Amino acid sequence: MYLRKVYTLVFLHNETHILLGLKKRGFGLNKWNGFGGKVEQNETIIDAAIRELREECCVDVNKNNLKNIGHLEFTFEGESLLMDVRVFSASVYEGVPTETEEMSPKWFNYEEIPFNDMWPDDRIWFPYMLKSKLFYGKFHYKGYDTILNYEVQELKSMDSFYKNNK
Ligand code: 6OG
Repeated sequence: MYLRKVYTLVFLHNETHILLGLKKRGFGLNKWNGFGGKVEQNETIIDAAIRELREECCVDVNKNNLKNIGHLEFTFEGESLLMDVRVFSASVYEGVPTETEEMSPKWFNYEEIPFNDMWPDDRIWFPYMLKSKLFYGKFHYKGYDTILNYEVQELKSMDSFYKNNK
């Protein structure tokens, strides 16, 4: 049995670029990623996504402009934690992405995503996100560099996914 913890992961984008942040501390140090973190008790997933985006890059997004585009699950050999990561995208937001103690933000052209300096799973599921497809992905790691096995698929709708995976 795994201990499931819910996390958020938010990507801002426009027609040509996506915003990534270089993680300056903690889990995923020195990797480019979206913005997010643990959902706290007494907080909705959407509220956590909004809070983490604000804390990590000083950008405000309205909940109506956050779109749930994917669901990721990560497990690690020998560990009981299951990271349940809810992925969101937004193209409407307020503020200018600004460096914080946790993240250094930078816009990347869709053709120039720095996969060599990102989590190895990103290479596998980013193509879905970049083609505006909804997705589910499940990855089992050995350490933090090696994916032992994985599964990824396109989803028709997030609602029906969550209805069937309660
Ligand atoms: P904090 O510990 O900073 O939240 N996250 C991952 N993201 C990707 N792309 N791949 C992974 O592969 C990940 N594992 C975790 C979820 C951690 C943040 O990092 C994401 C959260 O947004 C293993 O609070």
